Amino acid sequence: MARIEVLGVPLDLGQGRRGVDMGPSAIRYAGLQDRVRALGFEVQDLGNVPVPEPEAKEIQDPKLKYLPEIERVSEEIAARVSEVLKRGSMPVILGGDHSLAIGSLAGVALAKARVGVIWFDAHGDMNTQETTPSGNIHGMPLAASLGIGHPGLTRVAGFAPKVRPENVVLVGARSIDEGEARLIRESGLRVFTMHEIDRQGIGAVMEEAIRIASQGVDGVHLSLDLDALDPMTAPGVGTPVRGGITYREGHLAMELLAEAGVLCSVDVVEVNPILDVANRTAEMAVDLLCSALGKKILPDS
Ligand code: NNH
Ligand code: MN
Ligand code: MN
Ligand code: MN
Repeated sequence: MARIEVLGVPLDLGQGRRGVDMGPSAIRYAGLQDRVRALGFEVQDLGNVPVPEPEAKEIQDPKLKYLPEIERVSEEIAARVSEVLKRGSMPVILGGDHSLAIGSLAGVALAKARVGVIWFDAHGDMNTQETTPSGNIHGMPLAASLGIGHPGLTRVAGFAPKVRPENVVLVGARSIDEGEARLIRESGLRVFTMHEIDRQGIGAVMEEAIRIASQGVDGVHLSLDLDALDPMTAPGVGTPVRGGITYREGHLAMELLAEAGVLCSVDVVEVNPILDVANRTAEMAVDLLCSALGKKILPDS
């Protein structure tokens, strides 16, 4: 029986709005453990990685806010995630802001020779200290994983890059900063913006995304930023952008991923229950995760 190990990362240092550190609790409260067990998985919750409070720290570099703290947390996440994979379990990392993906992908890359990435996001997350409009590190994790940006972020776990651009796909983008647009083009990763989703349909987009991410790899990491979804379905995020992935598109995307059978690890990030309507966004996160893990409307047996 397949085993899932859940790791919470109550990290809010990568962005400017408090509350996203409560994401792991909100996702657990939404019934994560029972829902995943009901799919037939063995589930173990490893608890949370310790994360400092922003009030107890000072920003040193306004272009890389809380860099030393995020580096330390990333190292810890990387070590924990690689242990989970080496035990033969699938890590599910609960955020927390998206800067945690620097650590989670580092952990996956420690355990696997070659990994592909499907990055669901309204944003590019391809900024560096030179291009960032905000100084928030949650706008940088995809760049960092590709080896682009500050060495404190790119060299987590002692090596870079974590992934090759030919195995990286960004899905759902609709808010890309000027400087990061250039980095996206130069890096050669594949982007399916909302325009491509509207034109081709989410089914065709996902088939191509899965093909690219899984070519020649030992597993595909799903990094699911809940702001990829339309704010009507996922209002509890710090940087909502209208015109996003619908409830149904989101589920079809996850179901196709499950069918492909390539997933090795998952991040569920940017859930902010303080900004939410009841706990709708965390519930959506659990729904999507269940679909990614193989939940079907009409089970086979
Ligand atoms: N691109 C903006 C920045 O770098 C916003 C990033 N916000 C996100 N990324 N939620 O997924 O500051
Ligand atoms: Mn906190
Ligand atoms: Mn993101
Ligand atoms: Mn985002």
